[in-house]
Amino acid sequence: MSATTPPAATTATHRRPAARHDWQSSEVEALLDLPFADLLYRAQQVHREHFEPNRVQVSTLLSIKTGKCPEDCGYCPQSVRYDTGLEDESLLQLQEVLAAAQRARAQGATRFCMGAAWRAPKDKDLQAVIEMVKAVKALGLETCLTLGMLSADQAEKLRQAGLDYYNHNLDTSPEYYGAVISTRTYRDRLETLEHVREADINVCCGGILGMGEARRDRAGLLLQLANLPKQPESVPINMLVRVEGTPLAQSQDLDPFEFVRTVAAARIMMPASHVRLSAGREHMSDELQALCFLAGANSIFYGDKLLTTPNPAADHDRRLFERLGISPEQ
Ligand code: SAM
Ligand code: DTB
Ligand code: SF4
Repeated sequence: MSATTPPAATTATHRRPAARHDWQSSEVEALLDLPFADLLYRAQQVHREHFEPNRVQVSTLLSIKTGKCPEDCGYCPQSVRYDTGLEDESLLQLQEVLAAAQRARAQGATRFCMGAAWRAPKDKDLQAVIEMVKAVKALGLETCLTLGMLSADQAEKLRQAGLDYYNHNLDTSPEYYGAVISTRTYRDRLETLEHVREADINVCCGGILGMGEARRDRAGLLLQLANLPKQPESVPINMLVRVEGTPLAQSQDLDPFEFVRTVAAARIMMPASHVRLSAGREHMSDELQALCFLAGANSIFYGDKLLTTPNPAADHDRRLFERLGISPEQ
């Protein structure tokens, strides 16, 4: 950074508007309806008031337990109900997880996110995962887990282990939710989020676009996220990765500008949250990703695999950052 441009976060402290928790559907829909340039302009303004505009946080994912999940999430290759040709894998050994975390750190990731295909962790499995969290933290990485539903007691155990973030998505609007998942309710998801919040663990919560939902559903998802008692620190916006064999494999393409609009509205409504351009980058052009950064996305998954599906190669992302003058958050 040049000496003449102090970080936006320092210069703007005194005029940062507080995050609102009283968004109305009509207001969110009006945001999404704005002319594209007006929406992006507003998102850029908010982004620059709260963040260093050319910094992006990078996290690496690892699936620590793959497949055979009893849930029926219509987008997910890991559900036992769909034949997706996925190779199942039971819980990884600590040493395998540590080796992957070391590789992620060497590539430049600052957060390591471990995901398991469970409806909810069993207490015995949780103990093994706690050992993973402690060991990954000892490498100097931030830790994130996504293990399904958590009880208050399990969330407290994870806090004591030093977990930094817990990811649990609302996925879509309450109205569209039933078309995607039947084995767990929206209320169940909100309860897990409450347990994570009460345990004082940072919340990572977002959703998936391109599942056949309407614009009002994208508005409905953002409304739920922004109106939580405390907004999530991290908001992953995933583009559906269509996996053959899942019920949503034949979903229609979402207009890419709709994706950018949703990122921009998320930035405006959750000004202090990291908005993560998450799954789906493998099928996005560099130009579309650049528009997402312009709209206020400031975090990505980095490394050539998400949980079970491909992500752009790390050297491609490094080159993209260079071309756009973006540096990874340290
Ligand atoms: N089993 C746990 C749960 O669902 O709570 C954690 C792992 S789950 C794979 C984490 C998140 O990944 C899901 O909530 C969903 O938002 C996202 N996801 C899964 N499959 C996806 C796909 N095909 N495309 C985009 N996002 C997906
Ligand atoms: C999130 O919102 N997206 C990530 C992370 N949280 C766990 C997962 C994306 C999974 C994409 C499909 C797969 O690779 O299995
Ligand atoms: Fe299971 Fe999570 Fe996949 Fe749903 S998203 S089927 S809970 S692994």
